[in-house]
Amino acid sequence: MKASQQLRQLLCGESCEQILEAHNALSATIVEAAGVPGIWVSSLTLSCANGLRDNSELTMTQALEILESMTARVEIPILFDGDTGYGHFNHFQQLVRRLCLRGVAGVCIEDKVFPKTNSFLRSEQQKLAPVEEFCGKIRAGKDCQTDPDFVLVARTEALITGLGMECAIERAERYVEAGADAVLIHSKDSSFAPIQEFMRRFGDAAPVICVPTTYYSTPPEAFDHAGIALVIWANQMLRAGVDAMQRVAARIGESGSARDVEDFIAPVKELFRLQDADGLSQIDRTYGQNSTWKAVVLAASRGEGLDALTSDRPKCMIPVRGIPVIEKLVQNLRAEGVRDISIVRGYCGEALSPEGATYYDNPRWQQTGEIASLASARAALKGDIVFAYGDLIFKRYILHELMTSGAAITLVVDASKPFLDTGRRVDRVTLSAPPPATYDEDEYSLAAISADLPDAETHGEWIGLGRSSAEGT
Ligand code: SPV
Ligand code: MG
Repeated sequence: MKASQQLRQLLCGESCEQILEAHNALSATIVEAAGVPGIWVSSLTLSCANGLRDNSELTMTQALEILESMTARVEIPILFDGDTGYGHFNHFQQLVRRLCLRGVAGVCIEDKVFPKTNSFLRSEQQKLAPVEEFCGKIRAGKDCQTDPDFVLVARTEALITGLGMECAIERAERYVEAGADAVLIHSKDSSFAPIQEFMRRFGDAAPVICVPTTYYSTPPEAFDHAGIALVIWANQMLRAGVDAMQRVAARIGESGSARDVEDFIAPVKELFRLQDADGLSQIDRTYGQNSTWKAVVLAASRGEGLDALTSDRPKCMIPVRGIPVIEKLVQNLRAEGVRDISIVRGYCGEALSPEGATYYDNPRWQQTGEIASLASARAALKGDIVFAYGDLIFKRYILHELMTSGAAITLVVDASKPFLDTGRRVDRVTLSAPPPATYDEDEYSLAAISADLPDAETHGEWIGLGRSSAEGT
């Protein structure tokens, strides 16, 4: 779901939801991983993290760049604290267009005058914009959003500047009439009571948001009970970081060593995890210059013993957990970095669904076997190749281990031997040594492979999956 639609859902749900502040891509990632359903990008913390005051000192361009790094990293919706909209209604329009382009879910603008001051600083001296002017800004924003679900929140600072409840309610009502999707009522009171009163008198013309920085001890159910749609925890992430950094800096500064802090700071490997360092090896395998891996999947036969289920499709097209077996196989191959996939078809070849593969045909599938099918894809038999039967179901780690093998030809052998009881005819395998019953990462050489090996010499079954290096091919 689009981020803006997610934000709308948070605002219009049955119960009160909460979102949490983030000021860069890292903190956004951490908020998302904690399961919080949305992010508030606060002007206070964004400016503070960038060495500026919360007095409209951070430029629109700076904010957009940081927002873009966040939307590139998280899926949850971001509500941006757009202050006064960076100037007049025309500036606000430029902001809204650019936020839509970057996938930001919504913006909140407040009815102060530019350049604004944070609500908790000299609040009584702050001026509010005339109602008409602010309504014009709301209309200007709504008129130019390119994402129809983009959320515009109008915030009134009437309680902050001491203009009182009447004024707050009147302004909130006017802003909703002008097109605001939600209202943010801000308060610097240490109790939730003024917001409760606002909620009693405002009605339900639009979802209401509050920011309990000063009344943080309010029990969560009270927000719900009052009918608040969304609570914003507006600065806790930066405050947590500042506190931790100050303590670590002081200890290192005093002692000249990191010995004392190592135990309570995040390990370096946590940073690697947060920046998805492992993801690079994955994409390197898929797109890197050395990624020449190919696969040939044999899907020409009907597959035995499933009768009516294969009347209009080969066995590999039967869905297991809702997805055809061969589709899952192709997904697994791609996830392991195999880009170039060839599929040999025969029986009901037109029923095969994987897209983006190269298809070869074995028209004599009824008279021939796997080797003839493999030969049908002769043109693909170059370099490093994974070969697989199309109807294989296996856990992906098996493919992963196969890809790390250094041998010229590697076969995957299942050593569990259920066929000894069922009598099913399989490709029996004798290994260079009997494998242990427990987990074991050793590779064995192939001593013999045949459907006719005696039970006593049989160590397992070739499952129909293997790999051949350029040399092996
Ligand atoms: C912010 O987080 O920047 C806000 C809320 O606008 S407040 O700091 O309380 O003004
Ligand atoms: Mg702000």
